[in-house]
Amino acid sequence: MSQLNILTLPDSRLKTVAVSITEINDDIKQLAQDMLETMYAAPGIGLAATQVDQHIQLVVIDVSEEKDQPLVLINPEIIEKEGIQTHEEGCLSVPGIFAKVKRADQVVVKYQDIDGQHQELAATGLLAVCIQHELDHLKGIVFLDHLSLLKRKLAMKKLEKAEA
Ligand code: K2U
Ligand code: ZN
Repeated sequence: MSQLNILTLPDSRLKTVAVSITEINDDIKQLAQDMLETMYAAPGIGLAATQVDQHIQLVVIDVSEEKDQPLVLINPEIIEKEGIQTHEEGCLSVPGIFAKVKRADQVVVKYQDIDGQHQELAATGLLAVCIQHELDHLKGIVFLDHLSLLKRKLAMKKLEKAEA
């Protein structure tokens, strides 16, 4: 297992749209394990392959208190959305910046698991937020993209100042 480098804004590779995975081979399984190790070490509760410069439809998530309930979502797709919730979000690719983001309160996501089995998962609360946040990454979207232009500009200024 190894820890991977996480891309940070303003790296334009974070805007890349990920392609679907056609074969869940040993390389994909190793990448998922390395992403979990990287996520736990960050620490974070989610990580998309886009963030480690692998532009394929793969995310890992673990919102459990004990950090013992890892989820590996391959070719994930949200098939149902309901309600609205506002949650303070951060992002491992946007260090030090936090902002409130409106998202669906409940989602149903279909995906393949690491064994290639087709699954459906109904999620609410923080897990629903995390799923939407990670699936945004696979579309080249970061949470700042949901903010007003003014708030996004202020956040980018703060980020550039911190990274200077
Ligand atoms: O994509 C990422 O960078 C992972 C995020 C996922 C996330 C952001 C906001 C809300 C829910 C999930 C990181 O986990 S940000 C760090 C973090 C850590 C603990 C709790 C919330 C956010
Ligand atoms: Zn993120």
